[in-house]
Amino acid sequence: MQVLDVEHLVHLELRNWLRELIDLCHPDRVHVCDGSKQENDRLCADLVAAGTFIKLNPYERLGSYLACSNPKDVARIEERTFICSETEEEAGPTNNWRKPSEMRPHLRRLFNGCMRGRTMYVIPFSMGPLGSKMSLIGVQVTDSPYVVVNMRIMTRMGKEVLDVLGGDLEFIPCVHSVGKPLTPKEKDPPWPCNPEETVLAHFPKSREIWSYGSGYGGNALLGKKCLALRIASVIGRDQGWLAEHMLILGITNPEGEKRYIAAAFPSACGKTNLAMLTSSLPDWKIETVGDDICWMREGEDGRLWAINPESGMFGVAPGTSMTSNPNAVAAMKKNTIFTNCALEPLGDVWWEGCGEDPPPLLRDWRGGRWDPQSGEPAAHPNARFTTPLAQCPVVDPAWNDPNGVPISAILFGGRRSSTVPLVFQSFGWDHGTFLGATVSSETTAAAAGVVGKLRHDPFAMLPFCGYHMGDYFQHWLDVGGALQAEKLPKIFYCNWFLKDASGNFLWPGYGENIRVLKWIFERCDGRGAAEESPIGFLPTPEAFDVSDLEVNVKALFHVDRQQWLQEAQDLEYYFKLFGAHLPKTLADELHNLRRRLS
Ligand code: GTP
Ligand code: SPV
Ligand code: MN
Repeated sequence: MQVLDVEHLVHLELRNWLRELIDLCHPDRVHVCDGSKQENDRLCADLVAAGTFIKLNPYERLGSYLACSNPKDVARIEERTFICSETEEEAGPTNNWRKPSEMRPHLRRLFNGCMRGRTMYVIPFSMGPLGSKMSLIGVQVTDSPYVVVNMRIMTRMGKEVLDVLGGDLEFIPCVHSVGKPLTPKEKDPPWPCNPEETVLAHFPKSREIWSYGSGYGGNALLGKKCLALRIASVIGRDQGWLAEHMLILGITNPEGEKRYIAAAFPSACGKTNLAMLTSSLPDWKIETVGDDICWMREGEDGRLWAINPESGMFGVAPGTSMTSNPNAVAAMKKNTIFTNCALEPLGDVWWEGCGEDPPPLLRDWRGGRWDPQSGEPAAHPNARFTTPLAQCPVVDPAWNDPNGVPISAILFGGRRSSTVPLVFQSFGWDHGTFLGATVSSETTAAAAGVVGKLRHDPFAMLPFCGYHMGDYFQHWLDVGGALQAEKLPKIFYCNWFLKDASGNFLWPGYGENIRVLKWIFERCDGRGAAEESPIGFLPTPEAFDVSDLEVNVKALFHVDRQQWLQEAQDLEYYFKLFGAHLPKTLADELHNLRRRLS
C-alpha cells in the first residue's frame, strides 16, 4: 500500500479543493485511497470491528460481507434530491429545485464539522474505462468506509485514476458525509446516518455533487446516479451525447452474428435480469456490458456507440435465484458486499425468492430473529448485492473497451399490469423518442415511498435527469436527427409485467425474454415480420417464437383501443407539464397516435 498524501497530490486544483474541505468538515484523519487490495482488506476489517460488516462464511462467499443499514436509510430518497440550477425553469417540472444561493449556505452549515471523530477518505474514480475519450473522472470525499469499499467495486478507483488525472485534467467534485460527527467518547453506530437532515444536491453549472445524511446506494455512491446520470445528462446535452438509465447487452444468434442492445426500464424493473439472461432458446447467447447505466455517442462510423461507465453491479437481491438469474448468482459467490439481506446461522445470506426455503434461526435485515409468522420479509425488498461485473460468467469481452460497443436497438419498458403489449416497435426515431417520453411504471422499493403506484417515468429517467425533461426530449430528437437514418438504432417498447384477471403474470419473463430479443434482433436484420397497429409495429404470429411455451399470445399482443385512448388522454395532461419546452414533434406524435386510434 502506498501512502498518498493530500499535500503531495500533483493536481493543484484538487489539492486546494481538498484543503478547503478539510477546513470545512474537520475530519480527524485524511486518507487518499490508492485502491489496492491491502487497503480494501484493512477497511473491511475495520468495518467488521465497527459492527457494520459481518464477514460471511468463506466456504460459501469468499471475501464477502453483509451490512445492514439503519432502517431509516434503505433506498434512494427522491424528495430530498435537488437540482440547483440558476433558475427553476432549467431544473424543470420533474425535479426538486433549490436556488444555489440558498442551497450553498445550507450545505456549509450541514458540512461544518460534520466529519469530527472520523476519517475523510478521498476516492479518485473513473466512470468508464481508464483513459477512454468517453470516460469522466470524479473525486469523491466521504467519511464512510462502507462507501469506499463499494466504490472500489462499482468504479475504477485509486492511484491509477490519479495517474490519468495528472496535473490538469478536469474532475467532478463529489462530497459525501453520513452527517454524524462523533464526540470523543461517543460510540459509532454500525450504520451512521442522519435521515432528518438528508439532502442530495447537484449543481449542474459547476458540475458538483453534495450528499449529506445517507450512506445508502445511489444516495452515497456518488459516481452512480448523481454523476453518471444527473450530472452526465447535463454534460451530454452540452456535448451532444446521451447519458441513460440503461443496461447494455450483446446478443448472438445461432449463425454467430452479434448485435448490441440498450434498454431503459425504471428502477427494479428488470435491467440486471435482462442484461445477463440465460437464454431458453438453444444457440441464442446473451453477454453483459452493463446493467444500469449507458453513455452513448456517435462513433467514427456514424453509428451510436455505448460504454457502461460502471465496473460493478448494485443489484436487487430479492427474486434473484438459480432459476431467475443464474449468472448473477454465480457472480456474487465471492468478493461481494450484501446490504440488507437476511443472515443464515451458518454465515450465508438469504432473501425472499432466492430459491431456497428459509432455514431456521434466520436473522432478518433489522438484526433480530426473523419470525416467519410476522408477515414481514426477512430481507428488505430493496436489499442489494455489490459485485464486480468482471465476475459475471457472461460478461461481454468488450465490456471494458474504451471505444464502447455499437448499438443496434434501444428498448423502453415499464412495469404495467395492463394496456402495454409484450413488445412493439416504433415507426422511427421520433416516434421512438415519443415512446421513451411516455414510459409509465408502477413504483418499486428502489426509492423511498409507496410501492405499486403507476407514475410517469419518461425514459426511466424521472429521478435522474439533471435538467428540464422537455429539453431532454428535444436532445433525444436532436441526437437522432444528427445521425443518418439507416445508422440509427431501432426503438422498441416492451412490458414483462402484464397480468391476467386473477393477478398472475401473463408472461414468464426472465430467460424467456430471449424470445422478445430474438424478434428485435431479426427486425434489426430486416427480417422478422411485423404488422402495423395504431401504437407501432407488432410481431406477426409467425414471426414471434413461442415454441414450447404455453402462453396466451392473443392477450400478450392485444391492443385495446379504449385503454389506449385513455392512455393518450392521460398523456395530453402529462405533456402540459412541460409547457413550451415540450418539443412540437412529440405533440405531433401524440396527435398522430390519437388519429390512428380513432
Ligand atoms: P435497479 O438496479 O433498481 O435499476 O433495477 P433493475 O432494473 O436492474 O431491476 P432487476 O433486474 O434487479 O429486477 C427487479 C425486480 O424485477 C426483481 O425482483 C426481479 O425478480 C423482477 N424481474 C426482473 N425481470 C423480470 C421479468 O422478466 N419478469 C418478472 N415478472 N419479473 C422480473
Ligand atoms: C436505482 O434505483 O435505479 C438503482 C439503485 O439502480 S440506486 O443506486 O440506489 O439508485
Ligand atoms: Mn438503476
